[in-house]
Amino acid sequence: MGQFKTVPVDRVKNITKEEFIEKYYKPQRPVLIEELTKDWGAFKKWNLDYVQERSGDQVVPLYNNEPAKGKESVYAPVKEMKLAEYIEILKTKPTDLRMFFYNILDSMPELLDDFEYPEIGLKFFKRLPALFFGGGKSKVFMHYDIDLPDNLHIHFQGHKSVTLFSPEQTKYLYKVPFSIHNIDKIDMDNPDFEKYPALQYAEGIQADMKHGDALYMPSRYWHYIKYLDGGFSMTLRALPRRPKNVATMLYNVFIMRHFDNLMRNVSGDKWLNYKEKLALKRTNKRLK
Ligand SMILES: O=C(O)CCC(=O)C(=O)O
Repeated sequence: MGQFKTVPVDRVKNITKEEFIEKYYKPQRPVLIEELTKDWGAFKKWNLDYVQERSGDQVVPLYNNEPAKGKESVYAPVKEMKLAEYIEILKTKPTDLRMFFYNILDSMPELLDDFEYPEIGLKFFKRLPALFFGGGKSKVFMHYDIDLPDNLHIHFQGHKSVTLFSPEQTKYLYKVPFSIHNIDKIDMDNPDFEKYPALQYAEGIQADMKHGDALYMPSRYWHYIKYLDGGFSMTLRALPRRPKNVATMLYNVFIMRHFDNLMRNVSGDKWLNYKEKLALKRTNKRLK
């Protein structure tokens, strides 16, 4: 058992477009911008009460920390509940129940008035501003985003811990083939270096986020997230424009994902075990 090596993420209070492009976007380095949201209505207004008051009768799908097993779909929620009830849980007790990809445009468009797309040189995909919610026990499995966006991830209410790994670290992370995650048995808080020796060479970047912090996560960056208390975040994504990333995105979304789902439907645990064994074998072989 051990601990990942990490360095703290670069932090700036504010940043110009030119500086962001030169120092962070071009070299694809993460940065946490502390005061990017200072003048947004959202900075003053957004908290769990504010969303709860606007949630009406909406019912939402919820997930927990357990990975889907066998033939279970990764998209199948563990529970469905009124958003207002879910937020009440977040406000009153630690829970691992989380919600992802709550599309603001479709589900609560009035929130659009509370923020603006920052002019920092990212070309944001304005169809998909999404909220993510979690409670004090929620952990988001280690993954990178299937559509390979450059993300601006902004947190509201409470605190969260984000551990990032650059794409160059993939060789140490036991990436599962035909997927965008690593072996889900790995305890990211207490990794077993005997069973997964390559992990001890991985170097992460640690970002501790509080209300209003905006974290730039470059394309293909791995992220492992823990909510330290009930809260929510908004991700603004800029889809890939480099031809190689566009090609990989199209492959991931239109081929790999469907192939993986098909194999899962047909073979269940057999397919999952096969992929896990392959991840273990490939990563350990590369280490030698
Ligand atoms: O914070 C979360 O709940 C998940 C966020 C995430 O994985 C993302 O924005 O890509």
